[in-house]
Amino acid sequence: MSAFSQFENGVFRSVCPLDCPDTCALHVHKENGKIVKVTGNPDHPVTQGAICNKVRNMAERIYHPDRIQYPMKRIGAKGEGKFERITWQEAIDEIVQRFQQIIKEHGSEAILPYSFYGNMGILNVDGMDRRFFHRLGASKLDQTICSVAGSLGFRYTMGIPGGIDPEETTDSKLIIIWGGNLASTNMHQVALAEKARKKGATIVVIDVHKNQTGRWADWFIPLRPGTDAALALGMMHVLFAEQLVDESFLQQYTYGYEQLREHVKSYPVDKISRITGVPEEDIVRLARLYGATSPSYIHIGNGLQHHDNGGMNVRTIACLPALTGQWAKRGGGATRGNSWYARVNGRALERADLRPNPKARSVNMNRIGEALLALDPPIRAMFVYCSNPAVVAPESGKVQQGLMREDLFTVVHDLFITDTAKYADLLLPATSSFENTDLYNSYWHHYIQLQEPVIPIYGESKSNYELFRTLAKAMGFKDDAFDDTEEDMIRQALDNPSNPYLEGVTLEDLKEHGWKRLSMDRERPFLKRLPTSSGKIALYSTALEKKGLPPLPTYMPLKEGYDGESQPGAGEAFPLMFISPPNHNFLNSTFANVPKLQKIEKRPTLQIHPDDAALRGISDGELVDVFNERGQIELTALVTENLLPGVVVSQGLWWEGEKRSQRVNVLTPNRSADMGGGATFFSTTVEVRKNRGH
Ligand SMILES: Nc1nc2c(c(=O)[nH]1)N[C@H]1C(S)=C(S)[C@@H](COP(=O)(O)OP(=O)(O)OC[C@H]3O[C@@H](n4cnc5c(=O)[nH]c(N)nc54)[C@H](O)[C@@H]3O)O[C@H]1N2
Ligand SMILES: Nc1nc2c(c(=O)[nH]1)N[C@H]1C(S)=C(S)[C@@H](COP(=O)(O)OP(=O)(O)OC[C@H]3O[C@@H](n4cnc5c(=O)[nH]c(N)nc54)[C@H](O)[C@@H]3O)O[C@H]1N2
Ligand code: SF4
Ligand SMILES: [Mo]
Repeated sequence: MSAFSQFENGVFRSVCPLDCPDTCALHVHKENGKIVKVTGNPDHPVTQGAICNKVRNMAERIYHPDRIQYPMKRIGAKGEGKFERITWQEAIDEIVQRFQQIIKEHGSEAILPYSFYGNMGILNVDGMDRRFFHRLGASKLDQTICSVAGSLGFRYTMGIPGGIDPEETTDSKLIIIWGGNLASTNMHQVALAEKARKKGATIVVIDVHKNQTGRWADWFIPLRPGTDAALALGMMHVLFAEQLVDESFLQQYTYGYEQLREHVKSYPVDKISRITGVPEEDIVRLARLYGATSPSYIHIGNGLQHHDNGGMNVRTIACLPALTGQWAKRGGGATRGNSWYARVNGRALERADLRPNPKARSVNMNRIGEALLALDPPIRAMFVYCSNPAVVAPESGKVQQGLMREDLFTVVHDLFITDTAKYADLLLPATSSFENTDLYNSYWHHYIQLQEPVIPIYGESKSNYELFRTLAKAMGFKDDAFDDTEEDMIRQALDNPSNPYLEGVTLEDLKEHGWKRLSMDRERPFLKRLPTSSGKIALYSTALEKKGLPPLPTYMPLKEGYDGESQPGAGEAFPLMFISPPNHNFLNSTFANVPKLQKIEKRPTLQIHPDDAALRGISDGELVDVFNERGQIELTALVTENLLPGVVVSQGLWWEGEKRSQRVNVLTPNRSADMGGGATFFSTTVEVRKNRGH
């Protein structure tokens, strides 16, 4: 490893900035001052030298010919994507002048930041940006697009939104991957599970289509979308009925197990089979396997919580490990997400205390289209960074309409002219994470990492940190918060007395080693007093009861699509459930403009069962119209038996095509899930026909 210099050749330590659980430790290889190769750091305990194909090709993104290098101002119509170069001074002056005018005429809540985790760096997405918008008094953004329903669901059961250490899963004897496509989305969990398999573990995948992970599993169980809670209740029925539960664990560590025992009697296996589409014998076999195998681990994916009933799906599955006493065993339990263990000092970092209007309104990011069109008082300015809402947010039609508003002042800070950036009045160039200093934690493994710049700043780009600091000064904000250096902010973030797991993690340590493991080596949190009202695992949840939701795990049918009763799709205008999860070679919509990765993904497709294809006279490789009441897109049919009849799947968040409409979110609903205002991308139906052309 060479001593650090941005312009030197050699191998440099870095961190993957993407919104991916694995948060890999990277080696950036440089020749003539430029990145020629990115590899996994062999010394990192989880990365172990392996990274995905996307990031092996990161240089194609960093040095992409389309990367924006200087600020620009729109000269064409909104959406047209025509811009001309301006100076930073002009850009900053215009933002300050427009913001001040909007604040004077309409108040500061007429300004809305729109951001997500295009870069997971804590200083850049939960740091200086937050300070700026708090101080400005802008509307708040409720960041609901990814995992809120599931983490709340998990929390209702366990009290904490944190599961087991993934490195323990090499000791699991049964691994159930439930609604997650880990081969594409969390490859190091697959590597850990593979180690467990070598020691005799069985791998089960439960999904609505046989994705890459399903094909790798020992047993793939397909089920109807949105029926996971029913399957889990069917398993509980068998576990209690056949006395496969751990009575002493139930007694000592859970609340409400007697009510649950009674309750699951109303979920007999024949009924569950009718709801889920899983054969009765498979439900029994799965429950017996789960009841007999220890330690067992359930990986609860993000997919099954992007539904109307997403919170309850996760809450219900999260009850299973307690029934067989898994939390007491190394390698036993479940995980939905682990970011809770690595939580930094948000108060010091984000400085909500700078806000002049603590009660400012909050806008649900999933409903951004509607918010731009109908919110009263209206949003007059939107500042987008680290997100591409025109592609990733549901009901794209409304988002696009909102972005078209002539009276909306839109600023986009990104590395590229994304579909969203095409609507910007001002477009600002962002650095890549390799040009920044930042702190990274993982929402899955237990290592915190430091990123220091490994390449010089590209063109006139600014990091989010630098941009929002500059803007704060230009707005005349005098608070010390805007004088903090990146190192100051890292120290503030790590100093979090309310999180014992962060004890002993220091900037000095990170500088020396690159990463540091959280202090996890203490008693398992699940066996201590949990922050539920009983202090125990809440099989019966009084907190849910207070919210007007069923206190016991319950199957709640979807609002759109299969209702658990009728024949799926019978007599419906839009009879097919439409599932649009991520693909292998993009990261949400990031990389969708990198030709090398586009080539591997070929084109946006629609996987459809041969029966459904035949019914519509559709053959493999043919262009089809996919439509519902929200809109229509054109995809290439991929006729496959990897999914159940009645379900169609389109993987990947593609940018708008040159010739055709292909963004899946044109079809998805902006309804809120049962918990936390979460997204319901997968609770939607469509019809498909041969393409009619234009
Ligand atoms: N390559 C790649 N990796 C990524 C991402 C990416 O875009 N590309 N995105 C990152 C992000 S932001 C996230 S949140 C994670 C998400 O990664 P995962 O946790 O794997 O979640 P998803 O890929 O959204 O969905 C996983 C699976 O859920 C299935 N599913 C849909 N509905 C249901 C249902 O009702 N029941 C069941 N059992 N399954 C269902 C889908 O078919 C899909 O195969 O991945 C991260 N990693
Ligand atoms: N249909 C459907 N829709 C989905 C999903 C799905 O499964 N199906 N998944 C949902 C989920 S789980 C998520 S998390 C969201 C993700 O949605 P987003 O967070 O919007 O993810 P990306 O599309 O990757 O967009 C991130 C943008 O940030 C930019 N960026 C990267 N680094 C920086 C930086 O340092 N500064 C600035 N200013 N910009 C930067 C990138 O260039 C990119 O354009 O999508 C959601 N949408
Ligand atoms: S996207 Fe995920 S798997 Fe790929 S390098 Fe980044 S953290 Fe690792
Ligand atoms: Mo996500």
